[in-house]
Amino acid sequence: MSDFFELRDSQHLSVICEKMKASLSTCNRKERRILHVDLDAFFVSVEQVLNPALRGKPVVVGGEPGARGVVASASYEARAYGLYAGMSLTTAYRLCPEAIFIRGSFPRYRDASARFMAILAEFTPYLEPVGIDEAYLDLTGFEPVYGSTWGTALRIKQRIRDEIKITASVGIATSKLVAKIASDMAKPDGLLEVATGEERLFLAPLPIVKLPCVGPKMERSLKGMGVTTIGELANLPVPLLKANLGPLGEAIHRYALGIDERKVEPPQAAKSISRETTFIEDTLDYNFLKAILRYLSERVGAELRREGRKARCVTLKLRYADFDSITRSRTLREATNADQVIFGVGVVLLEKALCQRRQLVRLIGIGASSLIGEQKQLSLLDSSIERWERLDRAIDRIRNRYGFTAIQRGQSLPLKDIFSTENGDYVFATPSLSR
Ligand code: DCP
Ligand code: CA
Repeated sequence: MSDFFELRDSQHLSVICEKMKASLSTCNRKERRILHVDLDAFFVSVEQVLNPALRGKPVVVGGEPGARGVVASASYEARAYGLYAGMSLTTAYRLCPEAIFIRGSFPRYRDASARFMAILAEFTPYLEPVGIDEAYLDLTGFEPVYGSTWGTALRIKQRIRDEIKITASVGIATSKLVAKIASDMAKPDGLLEVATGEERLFLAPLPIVKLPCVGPKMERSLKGMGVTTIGELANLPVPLLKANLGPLGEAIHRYALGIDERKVEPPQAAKSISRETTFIEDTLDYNFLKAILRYLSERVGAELRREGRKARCVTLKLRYADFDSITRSRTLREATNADQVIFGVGVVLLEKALCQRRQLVRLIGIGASSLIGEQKQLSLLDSSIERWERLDRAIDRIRNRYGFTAIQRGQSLPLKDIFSTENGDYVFATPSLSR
């Protein structure tokens, strides 16, 4: 046990990892020990920490019952009424009017997520975060030094409970596929280990939709072949699956046998950064669209600067009232992370798109791609762009401290009269943009 906490020391960690690498190279692939850790009812659990009166009750995070959105997270008590993530709030209210509906606050979830990932990173550098509240860890070869993987999983659960005050479920197996299915079956607050060699047996009784590449279309095709469980799928001949499902047939058969060689990969730098929002009401109000575009451009610019990157391509996205979506891109002469440049290009693309098609807009987004590191930039920049970039950095510092609305710039000023604020930030229908 005491050995374990030595992992907090980064110098020691690198020595230990060298040892792990040595034992990994002599280790049979089949003996991998992969963990999938997933926080239970994440958004709801964070709200319950802040307000313990919500514990043990049907709670929904996503919005007020009359709102246009969907359920983002439902407590297990709410799930007993048939509520699930993605269900419209109206249906959720109809099924369970006594549920407590909360709009939620994304910065709180982002903060809890960062603390969760930091705990996991103390256990292994072979860590792959997936989304906001789940991650894979590869603990292959750790047993001789740190004891059983089961014991390590219990310590991980305990640390999360002690430090973040919420519960996590963990699956342990030889692959990502089986570990994820195991954590899902263990929910809530569970731990399930699938022994090496038992993967096929474990999966056999489960419905095919548990496999990652089986969506509604694939499910229909497989059901058409008389297959409803993973065991039945595993028993089918591969040529038959290939003939019916194409090349995916072979991959899906391997999954059904519990074979999945995907590695736990530490995250790569993002290839693009974008922000978008859906409106409460569809609109064609040009000044409003421009104000939102300014706000979204500032969010993209701030993220680029936070990551120390610049972009050479700017893309505007629009979704019209009929759900038809378009994207329009422009490549820049010089890479930049200046809000003004991102917004300037976005506005030109917006004007053009609105001229070509005058229809109510449901969603607007702006993205930056073809990213490079800031230091790679040659200093050919126009001095006005350099000035903008310096100004942006000064504004970032103030906003990080006092919130977005502490400083507002010309074109986004109309937002002041449209959106309410909370702790110095606008409250958007898209919770992740409420700051
Ligand atoms: N989320 C969301 N919209 C969705 C699904 C999820 O905003 N359609 C958010 C809210 C969830 C979080 O992501 O709390 C994590 O998603 P999960 O699918 O892991 O769901 P939960 O953590 O809420 O529940 P579970 O206990 O099933 O993991
Ligand atoms: Ca979760």
